[in-house]
Amino acid sequence: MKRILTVQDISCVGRCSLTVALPIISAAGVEAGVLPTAVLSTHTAFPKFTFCDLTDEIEGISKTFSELELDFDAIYTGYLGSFRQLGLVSELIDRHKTEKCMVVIDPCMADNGKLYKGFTPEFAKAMAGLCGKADLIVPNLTEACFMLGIPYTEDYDEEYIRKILKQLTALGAKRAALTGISFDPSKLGAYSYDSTTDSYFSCFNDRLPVAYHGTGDIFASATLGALMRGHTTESALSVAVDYTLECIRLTMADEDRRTYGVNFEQALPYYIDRLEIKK
Ligand code: PXL
Repeated sequence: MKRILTVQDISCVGRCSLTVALPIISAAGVEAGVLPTAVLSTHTAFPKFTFCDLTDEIEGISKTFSELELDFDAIYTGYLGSFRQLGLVSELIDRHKTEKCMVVIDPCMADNGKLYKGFTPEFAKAMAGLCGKADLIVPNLTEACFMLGIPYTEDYDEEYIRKILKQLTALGAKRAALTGISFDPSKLGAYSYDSTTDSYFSCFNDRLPVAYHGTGDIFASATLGALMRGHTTESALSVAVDYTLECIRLTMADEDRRTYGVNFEQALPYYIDRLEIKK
């Protein structure tokens, strides 16, 4: 059985980061070790939240894992809240990275052309430095533009997306997948570039007329689970696109919506079945 380590915050309510990564990766049949970087009452898009910083714990936990010779098949990082955390997570990757350990970085910090609360363009540049250590990065277009220091636009074509992907891998990541890409108003998906083979890949599914918070975290977690289950990057991205859509579909159909994020729990049976189909 594979074991991964995921490094991100716990937002107690709101279905994002660890409350999404842990169940999805477990459902994939992969042991999910967690390193919580902070505990928040909810994610930062709520009007009010508490924030308990756990940065001081990162180094001790990581060093203790090494002393115990605990190894990981993947390290997956999500929302990281400060420059200091970026530095410590970079050291953690150096400490635990082995030949068999895949590094997946989701540079969670922005969406729809805007940085989340508390982030700056300088932070995005520092995140770009961390992304240089990854085997795969999964930014949305906003995060990609902030990391590259270029203006965000929704008016793009395939040539532009390919150019951005090449620039992202030039940061050092072997593969980059842009999420939330659409060339046709009725379709939404991911577009990737593998610099080791100089090849592009894209996968799309239906676009529903809604936007929910936390779908990027679901997408990244589902991709990681599929990679650990032996899917190629391309196949894992297809699984993640289809599973994310299924989550959105079920959320839309939930008449008595009293929750935040998407109903990813109800779509887990779909994900588990889909993991058996390798494309
Ligand atoms: O979904 C990304 C995310 C994760 N963690 C925290 C957040 C956000 C997005 O707003 O605020 C704390």
